Amino acid sequence: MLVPVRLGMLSMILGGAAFAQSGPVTFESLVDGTVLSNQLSGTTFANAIVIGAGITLNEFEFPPHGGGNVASDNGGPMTIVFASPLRGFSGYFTHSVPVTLQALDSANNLLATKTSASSNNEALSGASGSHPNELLEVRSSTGIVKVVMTGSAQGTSFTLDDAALYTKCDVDLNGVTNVADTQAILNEALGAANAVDDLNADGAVNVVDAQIVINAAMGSVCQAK
Ligand SMILES: [Ca+2]
Ligand SMILES: [Ca+2]
Ligand SMILES: [Ca+2]
Repeated sequence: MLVPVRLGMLSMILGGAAFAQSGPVTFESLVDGTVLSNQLSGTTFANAIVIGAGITLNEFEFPPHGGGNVASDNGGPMTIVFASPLRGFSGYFTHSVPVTLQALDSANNLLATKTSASSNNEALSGASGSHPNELLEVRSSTGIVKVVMTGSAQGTSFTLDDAALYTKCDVDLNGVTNVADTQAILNEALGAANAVDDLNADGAVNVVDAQIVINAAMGSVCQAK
């Protein structure tokens, strides 16, 4: 069994730039060794560290899904708490042990669970027929406030890349919040589509809900309730 980290090459460089997040979480804006907390808009990570190809990441076994950086479980199960409830969450996992993705609501009730298909999908030494970067996804209509990703109890057992946050502002549920979602909510407000996305929970879909989506499309955290 191999681990994602090249032992002895850990560099603990804290910090990193915050940026607006309206698409997948790629980890490309942060440097190798960044311990993740709230650097990425709308998310609070725990037990997660950014590692990069050619530095700390063993990219031969754990190739990034995109770019050169991934996040790895650091000291225990990785968790993410979201500033705005999600309709769904997905990510690409390469793992040396089975990984379970759990979605929880604000009261820590379990909403959905997904477990990896293979026990080990490392690129070189994974199980027969497995492939790195297995897509795991959870969805719930209740509103996902937290996800827990469990591999080894000690951590250093999987990598996560290109995590998609399906917020309530992502009206067309494609993992990106942009002008297409603005158009979709305007259609609901104008009666051209079923008014199902009452984002501020006031009983109507109107310009207030549209403004919430527009703000998110421009890079702010989705302020839906
Ligand atoms: Ca990446
Ligand atoms: Ca969208
Ligand atoms: Ca409303």
